[in-house]
Amino acid sequence: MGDPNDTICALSSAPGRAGIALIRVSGPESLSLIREVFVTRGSKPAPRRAVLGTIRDPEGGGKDLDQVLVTCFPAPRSYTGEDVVEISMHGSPVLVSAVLDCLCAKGARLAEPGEFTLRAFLRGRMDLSQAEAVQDIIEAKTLYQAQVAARQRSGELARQLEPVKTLLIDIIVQLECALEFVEENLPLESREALGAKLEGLQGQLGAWIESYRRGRLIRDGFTMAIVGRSNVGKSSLFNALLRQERSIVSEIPGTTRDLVSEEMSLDGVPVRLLDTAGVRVSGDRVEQLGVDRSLRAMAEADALLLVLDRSEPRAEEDDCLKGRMAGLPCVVVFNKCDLEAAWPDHEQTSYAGCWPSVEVSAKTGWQVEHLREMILSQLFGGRPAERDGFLLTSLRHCQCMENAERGLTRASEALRGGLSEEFVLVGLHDALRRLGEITGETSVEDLLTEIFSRFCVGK
Ligand SMILES: Nc1nc2c(ncn2[C@@H]2O[C@H](COP(=O)(O)OP(=O)(O)OP(=O)(O)O)[C@@H](O)[C@H]2O)c(=O)[nH]1
Ligand SMILES: [Mg+2]
Repeated sequence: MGDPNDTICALSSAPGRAGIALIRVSGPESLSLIREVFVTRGSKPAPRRAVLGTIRDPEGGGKDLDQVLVTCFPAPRSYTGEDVVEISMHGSPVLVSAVLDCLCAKGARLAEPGEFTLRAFLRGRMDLSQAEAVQDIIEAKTLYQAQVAARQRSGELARQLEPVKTLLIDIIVQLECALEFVEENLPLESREALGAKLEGLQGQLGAWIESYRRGRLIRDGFTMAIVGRSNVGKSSLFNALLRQERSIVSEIPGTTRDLVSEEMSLDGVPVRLLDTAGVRVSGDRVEQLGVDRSLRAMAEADALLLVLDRSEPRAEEDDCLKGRMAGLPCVVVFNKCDLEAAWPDHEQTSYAGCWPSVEVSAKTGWQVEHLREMILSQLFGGRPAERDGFLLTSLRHCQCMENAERGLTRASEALRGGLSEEFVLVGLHDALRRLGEITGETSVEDLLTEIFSRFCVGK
């Protein structure tokens, strides 16, 4: 990243032609710089008030570039915590680059990706987890994802962490005092009480780490492959779930030859749904290549829908497929339930085993809604929106928590093993530092470049 004391500028709205474009300028020179290039007939720009005027290029013979609205946000009440100016102008790429050139000629430089938000973090306008959430909000593909990210942007993670850190600091202080001021070691009762407190903290961190399993799926979405032998109705189910005729359906076995992929939202969770070639041994080379792809997709997917044709007796391929799926999250779908059943009820139950199963008709749409709910409950233990409370959605946060939990475990073991306070304190300080890394309280410079380089320019 460039010098954090420069004045930076960038197009903050999406590039390309649009009704309006927004240029943002931030840094110590932004207000004086705008005075040089912005001409208004009426009032001068007042804090947080949009003023109509013209951007005039003083270098280019004083020619008018565009009629614009300028809003000034003097420090510290701005996005970055510095003096910020926002220029709303006509969304013409040619004019936008002319205005940016004009600002740069006056001493600003083009911002690097994420630099505005990095400054907001460095100037204490937001903690690190809030800054990361800004990008998550922008990248959200569903409203639910955006809502989860907005909660983090509002500082939810820091609020959740606060009592845990307070308790940890409290324990550290007790042990430090025992070390400093008491001749003897900590009495046994206190050790037991501290041990119980540590266990409580470990439990809390463990629950958050576990929540990442669901949080990750909400933030990044998941891939779900529809698998089964040929002609059982995989493509019909794929279309029914998508509510569009995306995949070719026909009564000829071996219709789907390649993977067909489509994005959909399940209760706000983005899902990449895959239709696969029916698994069977085929003399057709192309079909066999498709089957190989199906098997690979099965191994790589986060979840599976195993489709069976309930109107036909169980086949060898059904069992062969099931054998490959052990341990994977799966819902077993008995399809073609509008036709007479060829499977006895008890066989359906025993076949599904520990996986949840559902009877549907992809052709008529019967029970397809129920299948959607089952997929969510299989992956989230319920609809994500009802259950979540608080979720960890970032791998970085989860790793910090895991490191903190390891520190606590070391401290607990030292405490139970009767070791001196110093040994317990090492683990506790480490845990506190790791928790601090989540919100950026401790030294995190090495993390910054990585986090902010993923931002888009203008944010
Ligand atoms: N009666 C009935 N027919 C169905 C149902 N689902 C699919 N079919 C029919 O079964 C045949 C095969 O359907 P597809 O969806 O192409 O099956 P597939 O599993 O994708 O087949 P491959 O791509 O060849 O592996 C078609 O004639 C469908 O109309 C259902 O629920 N009920
Ligand atoms: Mg198909």
